[in-house]
Amino acid sequence: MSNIHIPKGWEMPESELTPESIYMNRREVLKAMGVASLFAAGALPACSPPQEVIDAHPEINLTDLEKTVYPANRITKYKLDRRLTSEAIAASYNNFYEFSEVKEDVDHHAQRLQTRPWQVEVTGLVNKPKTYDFDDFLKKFILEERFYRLRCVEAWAMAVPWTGFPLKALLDEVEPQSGATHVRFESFHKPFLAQGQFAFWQPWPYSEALTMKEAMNELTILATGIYGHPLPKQHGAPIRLVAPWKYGFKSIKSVQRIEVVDYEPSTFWNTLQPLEYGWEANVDPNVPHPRWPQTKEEMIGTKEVRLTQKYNGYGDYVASMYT
Ligand SMILES: Nc1nc2c(c(=O)[nH]1)N[C@H]1C(S)=C(S)[C@@H](COP(=O)(O)O)O[C@H]1N2
Ligand SMILES: [Mo]
Repeated sequence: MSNIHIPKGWEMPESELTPESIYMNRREVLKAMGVASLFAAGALPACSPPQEVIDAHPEINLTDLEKTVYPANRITKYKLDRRLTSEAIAASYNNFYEFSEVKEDVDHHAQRLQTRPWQVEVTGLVNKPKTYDFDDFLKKFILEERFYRLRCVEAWAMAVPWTGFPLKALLDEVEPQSGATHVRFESFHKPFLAQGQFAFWQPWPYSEALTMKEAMNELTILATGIYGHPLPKQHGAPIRLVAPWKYGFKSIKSVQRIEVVDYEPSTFWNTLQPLEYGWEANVDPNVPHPRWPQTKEEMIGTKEVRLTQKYNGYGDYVASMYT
């Protein structure tokens, strides 16, 4: 059993890459192996597929509820133009300034974050404000898997399979009022747990915002998982925003509060350094940055260099919002 090796996307030649072959989640691995071969191999009692294929890294313990929703259905509509980043690389090179300014240290320090119980307050200019227990999201919204690129303003990039649901589904439920123009997101504030938050000159807690149009865009999701399982803490467990046409800093992690407002909210990085972190933050190779080249990006893990595309390549879905 343990010898069976199903190659992952980053081990495959470019010519063989198709959305369905880039990575297999737990259910697909089982299917590919075939129940019959499990019998033949005499491995039925354990009935567990090879570990290195399923939970490469990091270790994630699923709750009973999570076991019923992962892996989620894969939506193949959003295509990648490159192979997926290795799960282990994505999980060990992170920006999460609450825990460390050193990307390679975030995965270690972020394990202190207590992600249960976890509540998300959805409030502001809505008809039906509500505080959701995290499990409510898993019960209420249909999770789906989408392959997206993520482009950090620091000129590194990755391509990963997120699991989540459209932010629009949540907003529709709380019913934004007619005067609402923006949605503001706020992360947790626990300086004794996340020592980066002792930096009193920084506007903690981390916050970000989108226009109402951007928030309702079909690409905008709240992610609860990655690589077919719940988010490891360093990726922003238990729930984070993902807006793939914007620089990575918009995709706020570990969200605890979502507020619908009628003004343009200030945001963490834009407050600290407006010349480096524009409020809108759409990926744009034509807008130079004082520190990092914006015309190119380097894929983490493979160091492959790609030309950065306007809207991170998602113009078909988002360009119309900016005309
Ligand atoms: N709460 C919070 N969210 C955050 C950040 C952060 O420091 N704190 N960093 C942002 C930046 S700059 C990037 S590039 C992405 C990185 O996401 P990843 O570590 O899952 O790849 O998270 C974003 N979300
Ligand atoms: Mo970033």
